[in-house]
Amino acid sequence: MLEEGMMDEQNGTTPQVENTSGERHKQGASVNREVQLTRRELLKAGMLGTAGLATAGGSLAFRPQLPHELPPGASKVAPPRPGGFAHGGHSSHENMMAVGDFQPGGFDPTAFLTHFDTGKVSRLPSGQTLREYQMIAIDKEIEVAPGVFFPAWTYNSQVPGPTLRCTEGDRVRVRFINGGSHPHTVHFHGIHAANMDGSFEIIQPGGTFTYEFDAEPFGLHLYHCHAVPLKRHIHKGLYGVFIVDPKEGRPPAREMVMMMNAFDTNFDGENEIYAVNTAAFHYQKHPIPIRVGELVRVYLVNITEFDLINSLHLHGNFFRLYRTGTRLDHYEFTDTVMLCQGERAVLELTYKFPGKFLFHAHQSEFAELGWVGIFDVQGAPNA
Ligand SMILES: [Cu+2]
Repeated sequence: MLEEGMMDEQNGTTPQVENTSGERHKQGASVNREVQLTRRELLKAGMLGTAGLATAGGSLAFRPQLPHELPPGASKVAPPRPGGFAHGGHSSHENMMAVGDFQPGGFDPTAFLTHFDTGKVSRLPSGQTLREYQMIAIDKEIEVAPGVFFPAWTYNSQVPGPTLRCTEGDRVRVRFINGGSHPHTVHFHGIHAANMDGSFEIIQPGGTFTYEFDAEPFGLHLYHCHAVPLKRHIHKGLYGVFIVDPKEGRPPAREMVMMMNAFDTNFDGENEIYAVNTAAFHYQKHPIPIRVGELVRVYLVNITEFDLINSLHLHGNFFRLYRTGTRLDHYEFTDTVMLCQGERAVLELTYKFPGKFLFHAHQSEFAELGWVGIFDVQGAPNA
């Protein structure tokens, strides 16, 4: 008889199971000393301790998994280590919680937030601006919550891939190298020729392809792999933000990119970890400093696989919502936006009061599984 929280150490077999993605995973002895996660268990447990809407900075107990509740092939929380989960042993009354910090695969979500890759810039004989980028698909394991690892497929070793930025009318040239283990492409949203769409020209491992098109329309777009099965190639991490600025620009602002994403860490077809920019709870642990009265522009994109929608809700404020960012004069004034997968919106906001303000998915479940952050608004209140 196994007690709650114990792994099945009597089971010495290591059966292989095939998940819905067609991947085979070992189960059994190799993970006996690891605790496996399912989404519902994370929720029941209050998950990662440092998180939780009502417990910012606090710690919640984690109820370890009942062995019979584990799906085949589930993976994986690393054994205890500094910065990871702390095991509580055999009793559900002992704690398991997230402590410390992490950077997913060396990726720094704070740096990513405000990093825009404008490419190598030159001018064509016609006078048109040419921007050249290089994208390399690489398999890489990343850490998406303390001690929770995910075998990602990446563009340029990071999830999301780099935020590519240009101006409407620029010639965009993207050299793609498939350094990964599976066939991939880069499919850009936008207006371009059929053979530049990254849908049919599947690039085999070791292969290369150059995408070239004129950037239009201006707005907030994205790119992602379009090899099949599509949901697998996207949820593994092959996506990024593609910003096409209007020729006249947008008003000066503190700009940042938020890609709402999630990770199915046990390949059961539902996500266990949610975030903006990959690292669960990152902007709660590392609040984003802004100033009272300052114009803030958020480029918000939803790439979340498996869930029909995702959302952002802002505390203590409202924002101007420019859907897809393709109009400068039409906006909605709201404090919550819901986006389907692939949808995106430009948000403009200015804080009247200083202090710490949450932003998070308004699906409470997503927030409790990692999609929550804080704006740290500094300065005196605006009169
Ligand atoms: Cu792919």
